[in-house]
Amino acid sequence: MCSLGANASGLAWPVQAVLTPLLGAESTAEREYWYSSQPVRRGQFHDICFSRNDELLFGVITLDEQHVTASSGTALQCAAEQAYRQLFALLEAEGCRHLWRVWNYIPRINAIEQGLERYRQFNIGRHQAFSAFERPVDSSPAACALGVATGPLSIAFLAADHAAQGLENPRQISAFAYPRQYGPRSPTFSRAAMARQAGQDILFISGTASIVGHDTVHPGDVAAQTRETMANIAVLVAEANRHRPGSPFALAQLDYRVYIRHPADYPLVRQILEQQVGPALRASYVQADVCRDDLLVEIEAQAFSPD
Ligand code: 3EB
Repeated sequence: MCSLGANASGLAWPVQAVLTPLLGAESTAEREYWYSSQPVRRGQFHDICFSRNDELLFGVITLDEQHVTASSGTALQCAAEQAYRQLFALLEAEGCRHLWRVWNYIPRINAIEQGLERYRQFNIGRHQAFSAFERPVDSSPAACALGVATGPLSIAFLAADHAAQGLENPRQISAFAYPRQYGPRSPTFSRAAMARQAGQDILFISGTASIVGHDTVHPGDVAAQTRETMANIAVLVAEANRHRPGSPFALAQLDYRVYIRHPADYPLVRQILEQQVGPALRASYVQADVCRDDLLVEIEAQAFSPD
């Protein structure tokens, strides 16, 4: 899956293919590239393709749950645990221990199988790997977790030799402290992370939804969910600005990725975002399933500080 050409050493670039429809785009595909001004080295570690420079490591792992042998728990739970075990083992081997940002794409995320929603199965496996590697869940990376129709479990990650500052949202209970009603094991992500890199701050806003406290608010109302989500993002940007002395991040500076459950909601979601952010809005829109079946939209964002 992570083959987009190979170099003389035979190693592919790490590429995460997110196979889900773009909404309102003229093109059929969009690509996001991460460039390094320093030389990079490519590597392969079990099922992970990665590329790294002296400070940063970007990797992609795809695991087909059909090919995973589950000794206990479901196949997806085991695939999630194996993926995260490989990821943490690689980070230790490469001396890039600090996970900044993870992108999780899970096939059929809301399907209930063997009595448990697949997102909750994923959470059990992910949590087990965090425990096995003694990774405290309250210093989790920024992340997103979205559902795609088909394909393997796909996880991309950015890690570094130094830590990012994790940020939480005072309007929300931290995801790693969600009560048990959302599944036997909590998700392991922070609401945002800010990292210093080459004299700049990079801000990663995790997948953000219409959640206040731990409750979904405005079920069935995509417009209100979009406004609530943007209110949560505005609070996270304010939290980030509280932690840095330089010129503040502004909503209009961020690059947004907007995941919409029902394609028909796209025009309305876009209109609300344009109202909230202004004409400078930069956003891509894709269809994806969100990890609670009552959530209709999830928005993530990232930005480099201007200084
Ligand atoms: C939420 O706030 C919405 O499981 O890694 C957002 C970002 C969500 C990351 C994850 C889940 C994850 O709970 C869902």
